[in-house]
Amino acid sequence: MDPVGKSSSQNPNARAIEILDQMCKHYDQMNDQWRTLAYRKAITTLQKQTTKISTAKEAAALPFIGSRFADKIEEIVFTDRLRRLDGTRDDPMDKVLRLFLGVYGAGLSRANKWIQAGHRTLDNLVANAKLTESEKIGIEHYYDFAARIPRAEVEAHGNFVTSALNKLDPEFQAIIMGSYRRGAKDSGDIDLIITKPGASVSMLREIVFQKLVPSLFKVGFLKVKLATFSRHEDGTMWHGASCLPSSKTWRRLDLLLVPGEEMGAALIYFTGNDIFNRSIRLLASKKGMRLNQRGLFKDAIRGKNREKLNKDTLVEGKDEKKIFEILGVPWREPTERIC
Ligand code: DCP
Ligand code: MG
Ligand code: MN
Repeated sequence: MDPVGKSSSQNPNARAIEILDQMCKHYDQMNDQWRTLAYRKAITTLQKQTTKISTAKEAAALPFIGSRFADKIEEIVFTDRLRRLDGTRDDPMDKVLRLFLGVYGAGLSRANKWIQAGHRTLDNLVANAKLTESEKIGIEHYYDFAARIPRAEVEAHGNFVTSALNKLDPEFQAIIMGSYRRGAKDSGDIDLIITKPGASVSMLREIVFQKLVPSLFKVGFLKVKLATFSRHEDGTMWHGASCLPSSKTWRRLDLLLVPGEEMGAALIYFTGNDIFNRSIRLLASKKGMRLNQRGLFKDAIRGKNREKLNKDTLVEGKDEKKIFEILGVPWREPTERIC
Protein backbone atom coordinates (compact mmCIF):
# COMPACT_ATOMS: atom_id res chain seq x y z
CA MET A 1 0.00 0.00 0.00
CA ASP A 2 1.20 3.46 -0.83
CA PRO A 3 -0.28 6.18 1.34
CA VAL A 4 1.59 8.85 -0.59
CA GLY A 5 -0.84 10.26 -3.14
CA LYS A 6 -0.15 10.78 -6.82
CA SER A 7 0.35 14.49 -6.42
CA SER A 8 2.90 14.06 -3.64
CA SER A 9 5.72 15.75 -5.52
CA GLN A 10 3.66 18.93 -5.85
CA ASN A 11 2.64 18.89 -2.22
CA PRO A 12 4.44 21.66 -0.30
CA ASN A 13 5.18 19.08 2.41
CA ALA A 14 6.42 16.43 0.00
CA ARG A 15 9.76 15.90 1.77
CA ALA A 16 8.21 15.47 5.21
CA ILE A 17 5.60 13.12 3.74
CA GLU A 18 8.28 11.07 2.01
CA ILE A 19 10.35 10.63 5.16
CA LEU A 20 7.37 9.95 7.42
CA ASP A 21 6.21 7.39 4.87
CA GLN A 22 9.55 5.61 5.16
CA MET A 23 9.18 5.56 8.95
CA CYS A 24 5.65 4.23 8.48
CA LYS A 25 6.91 1.42 6.26
CA HIS A 26 9.58 0.63 8.82
CA TYR A 27 7.03 0.27 11.62
CA ASP A 28 4.76 -1.72 9.32
CA GLN A 29 7.59 -4.18 8.70
CA MET A 30 8.11 -4.36 12.45
CA ASN A 31 4.44 -5.33 12.85
CA ASP A 32 3.98 -2.25 15.02
CA GLN A 33 0.33 -1.64 14.17
CA TRP A 34 -0.21 1.35 16.44
CA ARG A 35 2.75 3.37 15.23
CA THR A 36 1.91 2.43 11.63
CA LEU A 37 -1.63 3.71 12.09
CA ALA A 38 -0.45 6.91 13.81
CA TYR A 39 1.98 7.57 10.97
CA ARG A 40 -0.65 6.93 8.30
CA LYS A 41 -3.00 9.40 9.96
CA ALA A 42 -0.29 12.06 10.27
CA ILE A 43 0.69 11.53 6.62
CA THR A 44 -2.92 11.84 5.47
CA THR A 45 -3.21 15.10 7.39
CA LEU A 46 -0.06 16.49 5.79
CA GLN A 47 -1.24 15.45 2.32
CA LYS A 48 -4.32 17.61 2.80
CA GLN A 49 -2.32 20.77 3.56
CA THR A 50 -1.99 23.34 0.81
CA THR A 51 0.75 25.32 2.53
CA LYS A 52 4.14 24.27 3.78
CA ILE A 53 4.27 23.36 7.46
CA SER A 54 7.62 24.56 8.76
CA THR A 55 7.53 24.66 12.55
CA ALA A 56 6.56 22.21 15.24
CA LYS A 57 3.96 24.68 16.44
CA GLU A 58 2.22 24.84 13.07
CA ALA A 59 2.32 21.06 12.80
CA ALA A 60 0.95 20.45 16.29
CA ALA A 61 -2.12 22.54 15.47
CA LEU A 62 -3.17 19.98 12.83
CA PRO A 63 -5.40 16.95 13.50
CA PHE A 64 -3.65 13.65 14.28
CA ILE A 65 -0.31 15.38 14.79
CA GLY A 66 0.85 15.32 18.39
CA SER A 67 3.91 17.05 19.78
CA ARG A 68 6.28 14.20 18.92
CA PHE A 69 5.22 14.15 15.29
CA ALA A 70 5.38 17.92 15.23
CA ASP A 71 9.02 17.82 16.37
CA LYS A 72 9.83 15.27 13.68
CA ILE A 73 8.27 17.44 10.97
CA GLU A 74 10.26 20.43 12.15
CA GLU A 75 13.45 18.37 12.16
CA ILE A 76 12.82 17.26 8.57
CA VAL A 77 12.14 20.82 7.42
CA PHE A 78 15.34 22.14 8.99
CA THR A 79 17.74 19.28 8.33
CA ASP A 80 16.11 17.58 5.31
CA ARG A 81 16.33 14.27 7.17
CA LEU A 82 15.25 12.43 10.29
CA ARG A 83 17.96 11.00 12.56
CA ARG A 84 15.57 8.36 13.89
CA LEU A 85 15.11 7.01 10.36
CA ASP A 86 18.85 6.92 9.72
CA GLY A 87 19.11 4.98 12.98
CA THR A 88 16.63 2.31 11.93
CA ARG A 89 18.45 1.87 8.64
CA ASP A 90 21.77 1.20 10.29
CA ASP A 91 20.74 -0.90 13.25
CA PRO A 92 21.82 -4.48 12.43
CA MET A 93 19.35 -5.97 14.94
CA ASP A 94 16.47 -4.20 13.21
CA LYS A 95 17.64 -5.77 9.98
CA VAL A 96 17.61 -9.27 11.45
CA LEU A 97 14.19 -8.66 12.97
CA ARG A 98 12.84 -7.47 9.62
CA LEU A 99 14.36 -10.51 7.92
CA PHE A 100 12.75 -12.92 10.40
CA LEU A 101 9.37 -11.15 10.33
CA GLY A 102 9.35 -11.85 6.60
CA VAL A 103 9.15 -15.59 7.21
CA TYR A 104 5.59 -16.75 6.54
CA GLY A 105 3.65 -16.84 9.78
CA ALA A 106 6.39 -15.47 12.00
CA GLY A 107 5.20 -12.68 14.29
CA LEU A 108 7.14 -10.49 16.68
CA SER A 109 7.37 -13.03 19.48
CA ARG A 110 8.60 -15.81 17.20
CA ALA A 111 11.14 -13.55 15.48
CA ASN A 112 12.42 -12.22 18.79
CA LYS A 113 12.74 -15.73 20.16
CA TRP A 114 14.96 -16.68 17.22
CA ILE A 115 17.09 -13.59 17.82
CA GLN A 116 17.41 -14.35 21.53
CA ALA A 117 18.48 -17.90 20.67
CA GLY A 118 21.35 -16.35 18.74
CA HIS A 119 20.15 -16.85 15.17
CA ARG A 120 21.04 -14.10 12.73
CA THR A 121 20.43 -15.51 9.24
CA LEU A 122 17.90 -17.72 7.47
CA ASP A 123 20.61 -20.37 7.13
CA ASN A 124 21.05 -20.28 10.94
CA LEU A 125 17.34 -20.97 11.32
CA VAL A 126 17.35 -23.87 8.89
CA ALA A 127 20.40 -25.42 10.54
CA ASN A 128 19.60 -24.90 14.21
CA ALA A 129 16.05 -23.74 14.97
CA LYS A 130 13.09 -26.02 15.51
CA LEU A 131 10.73 -24.90 12.76
CA THR A 132 7.14 -25.69 11.86
CA GLU A 133 6.45 -27.12 8.42
CA SER A 134 4.98 -23.78 7.32
CA GLU A 135 8.04 -21.92 8.55
CA LYS A 136 10.32 -24.27 6.63
CA ILE A 137 8.39 -23.51 3.43
CA GLY A 138 8.39 -19.82 4.34
CA ILE A 139 12.19 -19.87 4.48
CA GLU A 140 12.68 -22.06 1.40
CA HIS A 141 10.51 -19.68 -0.61
CA TYR A 142 11.43 -16.53 1.31
CA TYR A 143 12.31 -14.48 -1.74
CA ASP A 144 9.33 -15.79 -3.75
CA PHE A 145 6.91 -14.69 -1.05
CA ALA A 146 8.69 -11.37 -0.52
CA ALA A 147 8.38 -10.45 -4.21
CA ARG A 148 5.51 -8.30 -5.44
CA ILE A 149 3.09 -10.01 -7.84
CA PRO A 150 2.33 -8.03 -11.02
CA ARG A 151 -1.38 -7.36 -11.56
CA ALA A 152 -1.49 -9.49 -14.72
CA GLU A 153 -0.08 -12.47 -12.86
CA VAL A 154 -2.61 -12.06 -10.04
CA GLU A 155 -5.26 -12.24 -12.77
CA ALA A 156 -3.67 -15.34 -14.31
CA HIS A 157 -3.82 -17.15 -10.94
CA GLY A 158 -7.46 -16.11 -10.60
CA ASN A 159 -8.23 -17.41 -14.09
CA PHE A 160 -6.49 -20.69 -13.39
CA VAL A 161 -8.64 -21.28 -10.32
CA THR A 162 -11.79 -20.15 -12.14
CA SER A 163 -11.35 -22.57 -15.01
CA ALA A 164 -10.70 -25.52 -12.68
CA LEU A 165 -13.72 -24.49 -10.62
CA ASN A 166 -16.01 -24.19 -13.62
CA LYS A 167 -15.14 -27.69 -14.69
CA LEU A 168 -16.55 -28.87 -11.37
CA ASP A 169 -19.57 -26.58 -11.37
CA PRO A 170 -20.17 -23.79 -13.89
CA GLU A 171 -22.09 -21.76 -11.30
CA PHE A 172 -19.06 -21.36 -9.04
CA GLN A 173 -17.13 -18.13 -9.12
CA ALA A 174 -13.67 -17.05 -8.02
CA ILE A 175 -13.39 -13.31 -7.43
CA ILE A 176 -10.05 -11.59 -6.95
CA MET A 177 -10.00 -9.49 -3.81
CA GLY A 178 -7.49 -7.71 -1.56
CA SER A 179 -5.17 -5.09 -2.99
CA TYR A 180 -6.09 -6.24 -6.53
CA ARG A 181 -9.68 -5.12 -6.05
CA ARG A 182 -8.39 -1.82 -4.73
CA GLY A 183 -6.68 -1.39 -8.09
CA ALA A 184 -3.07 -2.02 -7.00
CA LYS A 185 -0.56 -2.47 -9.83
CA ASP A 186 1.04 -5.29 -7.86
CA SER A 187 0.07 -7.32 -4.81
CA GLY A 188 1.70 -9.10 -1.90
CA ASP A 189 -0.46 -12.19 -2.35
CA ILE A 190 -3.52 -13.42 -4.23
CA ASP A 191 -6.83 -13.27 -2.37
CA LEU A 192 -9.82 -15.10 -3.84
CA ILE A 193 -13.42 -15.36 -2.74
CA ILE A 194 -15.03 -18.62 -3.83
CA THR A 195 -18.80 -18.47 -4.01
CA LYS A 196 -21.89 -19.80 -5.71
CA PRO A 197 -25.36 -18.30 -5.65
CA GLY A 198 -27.51 -20.16 -3.15
CA ALA A 199 -24.73 -22.42 -1.87
CA SER A 200 -24.31 -23.05 1.86
CA VAL A 201 -20.94 -23.06 3.60
CA SER A 202 -20.95 -26.86 3.75
CA MET A 203 -21.59 -27.15 0.00
CA LEU A 204 -18.76 -24.71 -0.67
CA ARG A 205 -16.47 -26.60 1.66
CA GLU A 206 -17.22 -29.89 0.00
CA ILE A 207 -16.48 -28.67 -3.51
CA VAL A 208 -13.44 -26.64 -2.55
CA PHE A 209 -11.73 -28.98 -0.08
CA GLN A 210 -12.78 -32.35 -1.54
CA LYS A 211 -12.46 -31.49 -5.22
CA LEU A 212 -10.98 -28.14 -6.21
CA VAL A 213 -7.94 -28.11 -3.95
CA PRO A 214 -6.93 -31.75 -4.65
CA SER A 215 -7.29 -31.24 -8.40
CA LEU A 216 -5.21 -28.06 -8.31
CA PHE A 217 -2.51 -29.93 -6.39
CA LYS A 218 -2.62 -32.71 -8.95
CA VAL A 219 -1.94 -30.43 -11.89
CA GLY A 220 0.90 -28.79 -9.96
CA PHE A 221 -0.73 -25.37 -9.60
CA LEU A 222 -1.07 -25.62 -5.83
CA LYS A 223 2.26 -26.32 -4.13
CA VAL A 224 1.60 -26.41 -0.42
CA LYS A 225 -1.01 -25.71 2.24
CA LEU A 226 0.21 -23.37 4.94
CA ALA A 227 -0.87 -23.13 8.56
CA THR A 228 -3.99 -21.08 9.19
CA PHE A 229 -3.82 -18.46 11.89
CA SER A 230 -6.46 -17.82 14.50
CA ARG A 231 -8.77 -15.54 12.52
CA HIS A 232 -10.74 -17.99 10.41
CA GLU A 233 -10.66 -21.23 12.30
CA ASP A 234 -14.21 -21.86 11.15
CA GLY A 235 -12.88 -23.63 8.06
CA THR A 236 -13.82 -21.03 5.48
CA MET A 237 -10.25 -19.93 4.84
CA TRP A 238 -7.44 -21.71 3.02
CA HIS A 239 -3.85 -20.46 2.95
CA GLY A 240 -1.21 -21.85 0.66
CA ALA A 241 1.02 -21.29 -2.31
CA SER A 242 0.42 -21.55 -6.05
CA CYS A 243 2.60 -21.37 -9.14
CA LEU A 244 1.71 -20.84 -12.80
CA PRO A 245 2.84 -23.54 -15.27
CA SER A 246 4.94 -20.89 -17.04
CA SER A 247 6.74 -19.82 -13.87
CA LYS A 248 9.00 -21.05 -11.11
CA THR A 249 7.98 -18.43 -8.58
CA TRP A 250 5.66 -19.58 -5.83
CA ARG A 251 3.00 -17.08 -4.80
CA ARG A 252 0.98 -16.83 -1.61
CA LEU A 253 -2.68 -17.66 -2.25
CA ASP A 254 -5.63 -17.16 0.12
CA LEU A 255 -9.09 -18.59 -0.51
CA LEU A 256 -12.17 -17.44 1.38
CA LEU A 257 -15.38 -19.47 1.01
CA VAL A 258 -18.44 -17.23 1.06
CA PRO A 259 -22.12 -18.19 0.88
CA GLY A 260 -24.37 -15.75 -1.02
CA GLU A 261 -26.03 -14.28 2.07
CA GLU A 262 -22.65 -13.14 3.40
CA MET A 263 -21.26 -11.80 0.16
CA GLY A 264 -21.63 -8.08 0.93
CA ALA A 265 -19.86 -8.32 4.27
CA ALA A 266 -17.17 -10.58 2.81
CA LEU A 267 -16.56 -8.14 -0.05
CA ILE A 268 -15.99 -5.34 2.45
CA TYR A 269 -13.75 -7.46 4.67
CA PHE A 270 -11.61 -8.96 1.90
CA THR A 271 -11.27 -5.70 -0.05
CA GLY A 272 -9.81 -3.85 2.92
CA ASN A 273 -7.53 -2.28 3.34
CA ASP A 274 -7.03 -3.37 6.93
CA ILE A 275 -7.10 0.21 8.21
CA PHE A 276 -10.32 0.94 6.32
CA ASN A 277 -11.82 -2.20 7.87
CA ARG A 278 -10.80 -1.13 11.32
CA SER A 279 -12.40 2.28 10.94
CA ILE A 280 -15.66 1.04 9.42
CA ARG A 281 -15.95 -1.59 12.18
CA LEU A 282 -15.34 1.05 14.81
CA LEU A 283 -18.06 3.16 13.25
CA ALA A 284 -20.46 0.22 13.34
CA SER A 285 -19.74 -0.34 17.01
CA LYS A 286 -20.38 3.33 17.77
CA LYS A 287 -23.83 2.82 16.27
CA GLY A 288 -24.56 -0.21 18.45
CA MET A 289 -23.79 -2.66 15.66
CA ARG A 290 -21.04 -5.10 14.84
CA LEU A 291 -19.51 -5.62 11.42
CA ASN A 292 -17.45 -8.68 10.59
CA GLN A 293 -16.76 -10.73 7.46
CA ARG A 294 -20.16 -12.45 7.79
CA GLY A 295 -22.47 -9.50 8.15
CA LEU A 296 -23.61 -6.37 9.92
CA PHE A 297 -25.28 -7.30 13.21
CA LYS A 298 -27.27 -5.40 15.77
CA ASP A 299 -25.68 -5.90 19.18
CA ALA A 300 -27.58 -8.05 21.61
CA ILE A 301 -29.28 -6.28 24.48
CA ARG A 302 -27.20 -6.74 27.61
CA GLY A 303 -28.19 -7.08 31.23
CA LYS A 304 -26.64 -5.64 34.39
CA ASN A 305 -23.49 -7.74 34.14
CA ARG A 306 -23.13 -7.24 30.40
CA GLU A 307 -24.54 -10.72 29.82
CA LYS A 308 -26.39 -11.11 26.52
CA LEU A 309 -30.18 -11.15 26.97
CA ASN A 310 -30.87 -12.07 23.34
CA LYS A 311 -28.89 -13.00 20.25
CA ASP A 312 -27.16 -10.57 17.93
CA THR A 313 -29.46 -10.10 14.97
CA LEU A 314 -28.34 -9.89 11.38
CA VAL A 315 -29.11 -6.51 9.84
CA GLU A 316 -27.50 -7.03 6.42
CA GLY A 317 -25.00 -9.45 4.93
CA LYS A 318 -25.69 -9.84 1.25
CA ASP A 319 -25.35 -6.39 -0.20
CA GLU A 320 -22.15 -4.40 0.09
CA LYS A 321 -23.78 -1.08 -0.81
CA LYS A 322 -26.59 -1.59 1.68
CA ILE A 323 -24.13 -2.12 4.51
CA PHE A 324 -22.58 1.25 3.72
CA GLU A 325 -26.05 2.80 3.56
CA ILE A 326 -27.20 1.40 6.90
CA LEU A 327 -24.00 2.62 8.52
CA GLY A 328 -24.55 6.04 6.98
CA VAL A 329 -21.20 5.89 5.18
CA PRO A 330 -21.16 7.38 1.67
CA TRP A 331 -20.31 4.64 -0.86
CA ARG A 332 -16.58 4.30 -1.49
CA GLU A 333 -15.26 2.55 -4.55
CA PRO A 334 -12.75 -0.19 -3.69
CA THR A 335 -9.97 1.97 -5.16
CA GLU A 336 -10.83 4.67 -2.61
CA ARG A 337 -10.60 2.38 0.39
CA ILE A 338 -7.03 3.25 1.19
CA CYS A 339 -6.69 5.04 4.48
N1 DCP B 1 -7.61 -8.06 6.40
C1 DCP B 1 -7.94 -7.36 7.56
N2 DCP B 1 -7.15 -7.44 8.66
C2 DCP B 1 -6.04 -8.20 8.66
C3 DCP B 1 -5.69 -8.92 7.50
C4 DCP B 1 -6.49 -8.82 6.38
O1 DCP B 1 -8.95 -6.66 7.57
N3 DCP B 1 -5.27 -8.26 9.75
C5 DCP B 1 -8.45 -7.92 5.21
C6 DCP B 1 -8.18 -6.59 4.56
C7 DCP B 1 -7.19 -6.91 3.50
C8 DCP B 1 -7.67 -8.27 3.04
O2 DCP B 1 -8.14 -8.90 4.25
O3 DCP B 1 -7.22 -5.96 2.45
C9 DCP B 1 -6.60 -9.10 2.37
O4 DCP B 1 -5.48 -9.23 3.25
P1 DCP B 1 -4.01 -9.20 2.71
O5 DCP B 1 -3.13 -9.43 3.90
O6 DCP B 1 -3.86 -10.13 1.57
O7 DCP B 1 -3.75 -7.67 2.30
P2 DCP B 1 -3.98 -6.91 0.93
O8 DCP B 1 -4.49 -7.80 -0.13
O9 DCP B 1 -4.77 -5.70 1.26
O10 DCP B 1 -2.51 -6.40 0.54
P3 DCP B 1 -1.34 -7.27 -0.14
O11 DCP B 1 -1.15 -6.76 -1.51
O12 DCP B 1 -0.15 -6.99 0.73
O13 DCP B 1 -1.74 -8.70 -0.08
MG1 MG C 1 -3.59 -9.62 -0.45
MN1 MN D 1 -4.08 -12.32 1.70
